[in-house]
Amino acid sequence: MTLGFLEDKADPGDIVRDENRYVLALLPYEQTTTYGQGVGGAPEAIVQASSHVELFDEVLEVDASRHGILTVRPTVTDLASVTRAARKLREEHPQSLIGFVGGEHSLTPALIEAFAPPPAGTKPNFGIVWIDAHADLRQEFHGREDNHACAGRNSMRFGPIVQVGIRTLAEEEWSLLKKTDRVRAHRHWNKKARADLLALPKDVYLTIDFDGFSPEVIRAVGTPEPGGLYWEEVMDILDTVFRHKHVVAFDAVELAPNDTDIASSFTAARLVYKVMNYHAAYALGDRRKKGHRTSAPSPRKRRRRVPRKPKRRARTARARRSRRRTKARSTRMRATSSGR
Ligand SMILES: [Mn+2]
Repeated sequence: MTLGFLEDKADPGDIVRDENRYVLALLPYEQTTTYGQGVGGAPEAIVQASSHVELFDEVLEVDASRHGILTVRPTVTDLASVTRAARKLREEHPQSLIGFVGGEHSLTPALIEAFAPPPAGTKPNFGIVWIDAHADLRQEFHGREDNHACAGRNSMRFGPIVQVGIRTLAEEEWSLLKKTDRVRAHRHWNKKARADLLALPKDVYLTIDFDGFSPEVIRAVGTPEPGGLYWEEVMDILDTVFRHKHVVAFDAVELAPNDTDIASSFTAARLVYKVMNYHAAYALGDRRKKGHRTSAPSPRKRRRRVPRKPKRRARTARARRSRRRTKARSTRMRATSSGR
């Protein structure tokens, strides 16, 4: 028996509704993986793990599954058929948020093609949010231009990309990033990354490569990299994306599941459902704790306004020292220039 995402073995089909607000397409596509293999097994591993995921979201206080989640398994052979399958789903479920579970990252440009509007005027009308350890900006890799290492390069034509979690670059990618404004790659989720993300057009496509996470969070990936994003950071990225943008579709790719690491599959399933819950919270307005983040100054904040004396004294002393140093330096410089 094939179960759907979040479905309970004891009660199959219980989250499928007439109006499925969520459609999850499983795409076990694996053609060009280069290191750890097995991303083709990810969709079913994630579905299996998802039966243990709690339906209620304790942080957002929502339950996206109440809107119905339909799991589909389109037959695909190549990337052109992926685009066709995605277009068909889009037409069949115009009211739904459609998510895709890969499979390898080369799926992403083929999926974006089905959702990106034709470019209008000079201003981009569509953006891409990219969570990954790799920028995937190579022209070609292992002789193929449709390699997963080229997914970012192949997505650039659809709109500006903001990447977070990027912590390894080929020299070719590094120099492309230096000269283009089309892709902005960030190692960390910080103020700059957030500003770039907010500057994207309103409509965005969201792609999550599981290796964007720290291996402490998700270890079973095709191309692991040290460093990376923690769970709460990715939650904050999702919060920012769904609070400020309109997500047209999303994908989650590159999990390489194995039987000894059930935590990775479970975390991946949890993440896919989190995306739906963030959508339910903001796009569908299910959120109960409205504005709990933007509430009036908390007692904690007020306490912070009281200057901590020892620290302050240290700071002034440091400032005084540095002022003295600058003065000494400028005097020195004046001496040298007048000596000329
Ligand atoms: Mn990657």
